[in-house]
Order: sequence, then structure tokens, then C-alpha cells
Amino acid sequence: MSGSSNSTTNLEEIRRRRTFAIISHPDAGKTTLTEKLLLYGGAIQEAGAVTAKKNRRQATSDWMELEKQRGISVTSTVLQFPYSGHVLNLLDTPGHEDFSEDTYRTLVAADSATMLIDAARGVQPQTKKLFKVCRQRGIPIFTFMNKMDRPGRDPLDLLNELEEVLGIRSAPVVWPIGESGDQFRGVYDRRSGEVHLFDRTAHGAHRAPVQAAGLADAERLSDLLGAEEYARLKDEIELLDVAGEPLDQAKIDRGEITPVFFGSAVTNFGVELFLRRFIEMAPAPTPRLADKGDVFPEEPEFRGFVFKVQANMDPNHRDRIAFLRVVSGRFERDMAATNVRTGKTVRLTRPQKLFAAEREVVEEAYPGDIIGLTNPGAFALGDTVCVGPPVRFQGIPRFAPEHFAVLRNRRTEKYKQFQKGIQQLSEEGVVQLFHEANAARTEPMLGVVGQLQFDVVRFRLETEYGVETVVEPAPFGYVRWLEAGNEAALKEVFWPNNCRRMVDDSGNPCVLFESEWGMNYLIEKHPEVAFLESPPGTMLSVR
Ligand SMILES: Nc1nc2c(ncn2[C@@H]2O[C@H](COP(=O)(O)OP(=O)(O)OP(=O)(O)O)[C@@H](O)[C@H]2O)c(=O)[nH]1
Ligand SMILES: [Mg+2]
Repeated sequence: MSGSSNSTTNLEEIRRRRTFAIISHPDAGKTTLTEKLLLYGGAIQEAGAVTAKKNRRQATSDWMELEKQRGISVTSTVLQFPYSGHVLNLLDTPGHEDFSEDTYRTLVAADSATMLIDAARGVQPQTKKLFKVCRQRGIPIFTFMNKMDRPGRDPLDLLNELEEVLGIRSAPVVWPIGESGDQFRGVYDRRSGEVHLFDRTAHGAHRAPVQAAGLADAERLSDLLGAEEYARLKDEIELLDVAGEPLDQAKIDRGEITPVFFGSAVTNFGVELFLRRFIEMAPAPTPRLADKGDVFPEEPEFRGFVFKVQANMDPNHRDRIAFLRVVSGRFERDMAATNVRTGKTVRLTRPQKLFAAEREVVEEAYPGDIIGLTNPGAFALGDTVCVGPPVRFQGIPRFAPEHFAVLRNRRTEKYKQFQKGIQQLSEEGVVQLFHEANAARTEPMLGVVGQLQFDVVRFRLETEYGVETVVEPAPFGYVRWLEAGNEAALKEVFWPNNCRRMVDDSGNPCVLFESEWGMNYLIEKHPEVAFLESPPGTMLSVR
């Protein structure tokens, strides 16, 4: 193939890609929506119910054993599927704040976000936090008001809340007909002028057939909705047309307004309508900032960054996968690329296309795509992988742990598995490890951002590594790192009993504190000592 036709293919491939994350407070229905969206890509025949039922497939997106047992998402999942000439890379994220470190990292890989709102609950605290992160990045945000099949709030109220609580104006793409719950009749598509009727009896596991009629078809719609409901719909639509925010693409691109959809993920209503309009309005792969400025998708050299590492996704393989988001160029199997952090060149022989826990070897990938690299130990969170002149992408956010506990191994004969397990979970960023300075590294202190991560560690060590452990909470709540080469000043410090000097897993000296007050007191008393909020040479994100 000649160079120019190569770059034409690249451009076409870039233009048809959409890489987006689904975010919200726990339980708004992200995983449910994810699985319905997949139906339209023909990716799975039947979406697994999130509360697993017999004889039906398990939720594809919640693949981890713990997720299946508890019905919540613990870790984000990548799913790639085709739809209507496009290639969608979807990132389903966990809503629980204890896992938000994973969600924030994943958002770095997305070019836009779909925010789910439970129509009965409105804007909830975790949605607010995640929205703020998207806002800071300036990415377009789409809103899906979910669970319309159940009694919920008035749609205008919900839009007001978006504006008042989140500070974003909204532009409804569709408008609900009838009160949510038993009275919910469907939605009106403001562009096509069609009414899509909600069919309560339709089975949520299949692609929903759509019954539609134009708003102008007074006779048929009065028949279907009743004269009163039809009149109300006409009034509401007129009001929106006059007083509402128009769907201005430039404003959507800048994240200044959010297109709003209404539907019911579990009954698969409004999902395809959302998907069709989403691919029109959502951005194709966008540039990413590196040390040398923005790297654009159209640039010929292959470049990407690792935003997630996950071990044991496939019980048959038991390996570690580094998730890489392609930023520029074209990726090819067997390509030799450099890990800029280590300076090593690695041949990428078995790159994987990811579909939750399932995968297949991929021959090529384009900007926006997320591929799984299986080279053991070669890649860590935040690594830049590239061909040609090295660049370094901006770091992946890390958070200071706020909960600490000593992890004890109950069966000493499983020492090796225990060590391997905690090491791999720390590479994933599930926990941070701390050790007593100058002592054997047998049972480490774990630091986590959210308490539930301790459960995840214990559960995964048992199911994935076969080791039983006990987590003994430690009284600390804060950590500060110390700069090396400051020994003289450190000798002068009188360390109170309620703090403990440790080293992190890379050997950086640090101190754990029980109280913020005690920590600040010591910091103020010793201006000659630098107490750092993150390990020397790294960047920390503030929540
Ligand atoms: N009635 C109704 N229930 C829904 C709808 N969508 C999802 N649910 C239910 O809401 C619950 C939570 O759904 P999930 O999809 O697991 O929610 P999630 O946002 O992925 O939750 P986390 O990942 O744990 O944050 C499940 O019991 C779903 O069946 C809907 O449209 N209507
Ligand atoms: Mg989920």
C-alpha cells in the first residue's frame, strides 16, 4: 500500500471511532445500559441481567467474581463493538466512591462521557464528583435519564437540577411522554418529530422493536396517548422549542451544554435512539497532552499510554494485561515499541482486543482504540509506549491513601503466592504497599483510598491466588513522603508515638500519621523537612 492511501485509511478509521466512559453514582444503571448498548452492536445476543438469573448469561461487563456476587462494579471494563459504520470503545466504570481511583484513571482514556441519572434520585453525590472531573478535562458530556419505567421526578425538575447543582445547561434530544412509572408512555424525538412508544411487555433482553408516529398525526396519537396526554405533549414541545437551549454542536464539544435523553435501560427503551444520536454528536478521538505539547491522532507515529493494569481477567490465562489507549498513528501486531519510562524496546507480539474478560488477538488498532498488552511486567500505570522520537504523556492520576491496614497471611506455606498476589494488586493500583524500614518485607501495610478496597484485596487474594488473609486495620489516616538526602534534618525530628516511619514499595521513606492535627503540628514544627503529598517525582491528583 502506498503511503498516502495508508494515511487515508488512518483518517477514516479515526473519524469513525468514539471512545467514551459511562459514569454515575452507584446503581444508576451503567452496567445495565452498557449491556443493552452491546446488543445493538450485535456484540452479544442477549444482555445478561445484572442480577444474574438462571439460564441467562452473566453480566458481561461485571466479569469479576466479586462483582457477580455483589451486583456492583468494582473495576472498569473496556468493550469494543461496531455500530452503524462506527467503532465504539466503551468504558463502563464503577460508581462506588471507594473505587473512584479506577474511575478517574479510566476517564483519562475517554474522549467523552455519558452521565447516567436515576430519574427518581436526580443528581447524586458521586455523579457530582465525576462530573467535576469531566468538566476539568473539558470533554463533552451526554446525559441519560434512566429508570423512566419507575416513578421518578418531573423532567423539567431534573433539567433544573443539572443546571443548579452541576452548572450545566441542557438540551433535550428526546422528551418523555406521560409521568414516569406506570404512566410512562414513551419519548418524542425532537429532530425527527417521531413518537417512540414504550412497550411495557417487551422483553428487556432483546433489541427493542420501535413503534413510531409523527407528532402531527393527531388522530393516531390521540388514539394511542389519549387526547389529554397528546395535548400536553404538544404544549411541552412548543415550550422547549421556544425557551430551551438549542443543540449547538460547538457548545457540546466544549462541554458547555449536555444533550439529554430519557429512557429505561433495563427494559431497553430509548437505548438505540441514544446510540444513534450519540455517534453523530460525540467527538472522534482527540489529542492528548505530552511533554512536547499535544499529540494529535493524525500523526503517523504510533503512541499511546497505559491507564490501567489488570491481573487474572481470564482464569485460563492468569496473566496481567496493561490497557493502552492509542493516541496517534497505527498500531500493528508484532510492532517493536519503546516504553519511555524504562527506555526498553518491546515487541508487542500478542496484543489483545478487549471485550470485558474476553479477548482475541488484534492485528491492528487506531487512535481511540484500547488494546491489551500482555508482556509480563514490562508496563506500569502511566507508561508511554511509542515508536519514533520519545514523548511522555501527562501522568495518570494517583491518590494518597486514607485507610491503612496490616495484611496477614494465614497460611505461611503459601508465602510465594501471597507475595505475588500483593505485588500484582499493587501494580494494578488497587492498593499501595508500605513496609517497616530496614525490616524483612513479610507482611506489608496496605494503604487504600476507599475502605471497600480492603475487601477486594482479601477476596481477590483468595479467589485468584489461593491465599487466605486477614486485614487488621491500622489507626493511620494520612501519609507524607520524605525527600531523600535530608538525613541531618531528619535526625533532629522528635517522632511522636502516633506516627510511624515506613518506606513505600519503591523504597521511598515516608511517615504515616493518625491525625491531621498531629501531622500538621509536626510539619509546622519542622520547616526544614519537606513532607510531600506524593512520592518524590510523581504527580498527585487532589480529589
Ligand atoms: N427499574 C429499572 N431498574 C433499572 C434500570 N436500569 C438499571 N436498573 C437496575 O438498577 C440496578 C443497578 O444497575 P447496574 O447497571 O448494576 O448499576 P451500575 O450503575 O452499573 O452500578 P455500579 O457499577 O455498582 O455503580 C440493577 O438492579 C438494575 O437492574 C431501569 O431502567 N429501570
Ligand atoms: Mg456497574
